[in-house]
Amino acid sequence: MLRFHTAGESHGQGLLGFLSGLPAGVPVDSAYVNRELQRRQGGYGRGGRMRIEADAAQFLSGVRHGQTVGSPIAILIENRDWENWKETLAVEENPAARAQSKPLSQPRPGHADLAGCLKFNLHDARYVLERASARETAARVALGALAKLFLRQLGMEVASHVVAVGSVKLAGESVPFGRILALRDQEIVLNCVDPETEARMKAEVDRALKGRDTVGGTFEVVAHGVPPGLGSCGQWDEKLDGQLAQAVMSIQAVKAVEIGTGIENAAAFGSKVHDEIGYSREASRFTRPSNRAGGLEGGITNGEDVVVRGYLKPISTLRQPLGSVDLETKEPVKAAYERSDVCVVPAAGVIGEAMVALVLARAFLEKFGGDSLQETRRNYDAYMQQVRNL
Ligand code: EPS
Repeated sequence: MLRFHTAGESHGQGLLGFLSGLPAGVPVDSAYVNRELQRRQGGYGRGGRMRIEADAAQFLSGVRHGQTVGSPIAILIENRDWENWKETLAVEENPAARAQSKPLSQPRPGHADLAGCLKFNLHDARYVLERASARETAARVALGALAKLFLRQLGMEVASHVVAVGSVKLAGESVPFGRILALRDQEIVLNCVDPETEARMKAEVDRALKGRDTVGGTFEVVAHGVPPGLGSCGQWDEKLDGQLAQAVMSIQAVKAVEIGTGIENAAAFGSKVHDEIGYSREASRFTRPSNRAGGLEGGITNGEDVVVRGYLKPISTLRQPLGSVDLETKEPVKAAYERSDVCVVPAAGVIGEAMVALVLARAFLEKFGGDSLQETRRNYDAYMQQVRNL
């Protein structure tokens, strides 16, 4: 069973990621993992923090001589900003340092500040925001990169692109996978496949910046080469669309998730929604002229591309703060502001890729097992022969 979790605070010593259950023999290339971390840091509209950090993964266990060895993998990504927070976030109690740092007691509407203080019985939202911050997703991206390297060995690729920034939307039907994948070779601006739309998206970010505001949007993650049969219709929690929805919804600022064209399907008649079934004798496989189901039917992959969209609210740290209430005095105040991103949609897409890759890798290993890549591949090849023979 593939399992992962992360630890670490935004301005603490660093971020940690743990991954168990990846078979032995998966080639691991640190440069690839670090490139994924850089992709997460990029994009037009990122804030000052990204100029401080240069995220890089240190492998503490589980990878030797460029390959996984089957033992749990631990990764550390150091926070450069820790240098500036050593006192404020000291591990040992230090009354002098504490007296100097003012508690953050003006919770930001939309952030975890208030809900977290109520939950953990804290008077300083600093302790909540440190973990709630999207900085934590650097660890998820590093682990997701390992899941991608595993999936790649079995013929699968996961990529993302941005389909909307604020009110600016990419027009037209689904984008061929090759065009989305090609974005990887370019520096991320807004990660849109159409340069003209990307220019308008950039102008939307500029409008938000000028208005001292923030802007959300939509990213789409596509997984290509996924075999039919991952996930199950057996139980509610085995349905892969449900697992993907939870994984993508867990990304900071995501407030809605869509599989395929799920949202517009709800407003159309059935005859205009479902993807007709064909068969290619040449390829010995079932085919679909369209993929509105986003590669999932009954919670099971059907062999088409898996397509998942995440809808982001605008970042909740506002330069022009909204009204709030001081946690101590209960008097009306303006919400706290230190610094913030204006737009994080392309970065969220990179995080979405990581989450989708981790969920697919888990489902894949659940079905095919294997303690070594060779064993997993053997099991997978035999299954694919069975699929072709159906
Ligand atoms: C982030 C690091 C954070 C924020 C952002 C994401 O750094 P800092 O708080 O030091 O500016 O830039 O976090 C948020 C958007 C948020 O609301 O907490 C990162 O590494 O992605």
